[in-house]
Amino acid sequence: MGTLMIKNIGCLSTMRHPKRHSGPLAGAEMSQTEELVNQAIYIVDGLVTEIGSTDELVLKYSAAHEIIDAEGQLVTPGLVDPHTHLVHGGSRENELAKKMAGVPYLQILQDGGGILSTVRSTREASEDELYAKALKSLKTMGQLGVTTVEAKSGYGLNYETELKQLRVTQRLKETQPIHLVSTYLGAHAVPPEFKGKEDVFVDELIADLPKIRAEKLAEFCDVFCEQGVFSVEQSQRLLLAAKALGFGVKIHADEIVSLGGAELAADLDAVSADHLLAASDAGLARMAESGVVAVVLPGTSWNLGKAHARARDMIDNFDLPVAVATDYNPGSCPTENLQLVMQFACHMLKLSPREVLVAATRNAAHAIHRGDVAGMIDVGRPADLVIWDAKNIDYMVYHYGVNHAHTVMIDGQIYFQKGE
Ligand code: IZC
Ligand code: ZN
Repeated sequence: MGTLMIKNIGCLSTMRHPKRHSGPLAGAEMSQTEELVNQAIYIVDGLVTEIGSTDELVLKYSAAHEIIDAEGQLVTPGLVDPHTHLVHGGSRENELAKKMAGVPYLQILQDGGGILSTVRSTREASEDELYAKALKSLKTMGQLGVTTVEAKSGYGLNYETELKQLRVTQRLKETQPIHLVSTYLGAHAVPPEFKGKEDVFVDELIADLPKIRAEKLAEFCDVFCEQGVFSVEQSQRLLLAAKALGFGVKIHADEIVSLGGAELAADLDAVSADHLLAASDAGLARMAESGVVAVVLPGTSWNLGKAHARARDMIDNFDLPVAVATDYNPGSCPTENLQLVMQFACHMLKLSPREVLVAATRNAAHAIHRGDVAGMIDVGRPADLVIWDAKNIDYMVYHYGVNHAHTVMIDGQIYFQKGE
């Protein structure tokens, strides 16, 4: 039996809530999470078995196999990144000058670049090449304190390449300690061979769904519901078919144009609606009624030079549970750094540091159906946590652009420790 104690935790942010014991935290609840001082955590075989004061636990568990001294620093749950395009070939720095010159994201896509450029690179790459590239990014995420990551396909746009991407995620899941959640995003763009025959392409995606399901390679189905990409009707048709097969559903909703993606997410009881820069009031209100988690992606809005999602409004006026994610992808957000994106969420979307931490842990876990195992430190849960090089969450968000993770633990095992 492996026993481990972390002692001298100056501030322990568990993400537990005095009233709501499970589920995402919505609206004002996001500011009411538990913060404890001078704590210790006792871990047996990778699971948290007791949380208490350092004085008490040091006496009780002096025989623990391993004792880690947190030296008065902040400890939080491991971060959860609930929206990434982790597995892809190539990169798109060649589009930077165009972006700087003001060419819009959707125009670059219309011209055969953007997502379609990454589709070409991903189709050309071998499975091993995709694995090596994704592994490098995944390790970067882990060193930054992320212990659970959602990963989408979507750069194949044909069955064979989508499956290649999904197999890479599966291999990462089997070989890496970081927990992965896999999403099928076959409806990420219309491939050139289907231009003008979008409905036929959607029919083909629907025909592929049972095969993807049978391979057990994806838990969620997602769609880029956007002007010039997939309409609300096409998105609905695909996601209804996915739901009927048992997939959870997610939507890239109202990122650039207000099409009604948020409303569709509510109609379908989607687990999350992501982006939401242009979501309508009615859409946000319906999402709150249906319990859809709003995933905001400030790294992307910053990169695209767009006004950010109105996360403050979502919390204050729509009582929504808000989560934050990197959207790590080679086009609109080429960074693995969720800490930086949390800092953006605070400085640009005006979330408080405490709300940001909920958004990147407990609520993020609920945005990928992992609320029962990730995003909270509690008795009986896996010991996925971070000892930060910071005394409190305010400092972590205030001092931006550097890695504050000191020790990253996954299932009670040290994944990363900062060198001296
Ligand atoms: O590769 O541009 N928005 N999909 C929808 C993306 C951004 C990823 C990309
Ligand atoms: Zn995305």
